[in-house]
Amino acid sequence: MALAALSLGSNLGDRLATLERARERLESLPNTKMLAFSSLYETEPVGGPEQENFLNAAALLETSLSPEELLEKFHEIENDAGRERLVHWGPRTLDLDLLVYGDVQMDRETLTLPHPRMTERRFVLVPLAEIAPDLVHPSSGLTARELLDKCRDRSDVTVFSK
Ligand code: PH2
Ligand code: MG
Ligand code: MG
Repeated sequence: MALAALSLGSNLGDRLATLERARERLESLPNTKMLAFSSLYETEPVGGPEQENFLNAAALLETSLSPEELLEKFHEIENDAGRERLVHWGPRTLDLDLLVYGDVQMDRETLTLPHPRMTERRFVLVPLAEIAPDLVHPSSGLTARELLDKCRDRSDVTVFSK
């Protein structure tokens, strides 16, 4: 079993319904237990074209699925939420990003672990530090709480609902 952390985001369509559905789908993944799911946060878009605010959240899973198997499941859930891949970093109904998988460090075309931009994004670190402040980021050795304290991103992240 491995501990996996992921980030969820939505800024297109019914964001709340989409994230609630994603949560249910994640809870019913095979060989996986959801240990925690964060509050939902209203966040200012970072990077990409001018676009609407996101709702972001984070979840912590205990799973015996491999990182590749998890990624495949995430893509299915994204596609079922009507995800279209039109604009790089553009608006999306649902984005599920694997942040950390145990102490795995890998760099492949399809998957980089830990997620290469997670340390620079408050919309990732605020929800993650809420549910897993002591989770260790394998490449820096810092915890989620320490990464958030060091993060220089000042974009708006406010609680939307607990
Ligand atoms: N995702 C992006 C680009 N920018 N900004 C916010 N606030 N939240 C996101 O989830 C997000 C983003 C690309 O995946
Ligand atoms: Mg993303
Ligand atoms: Mg993604």
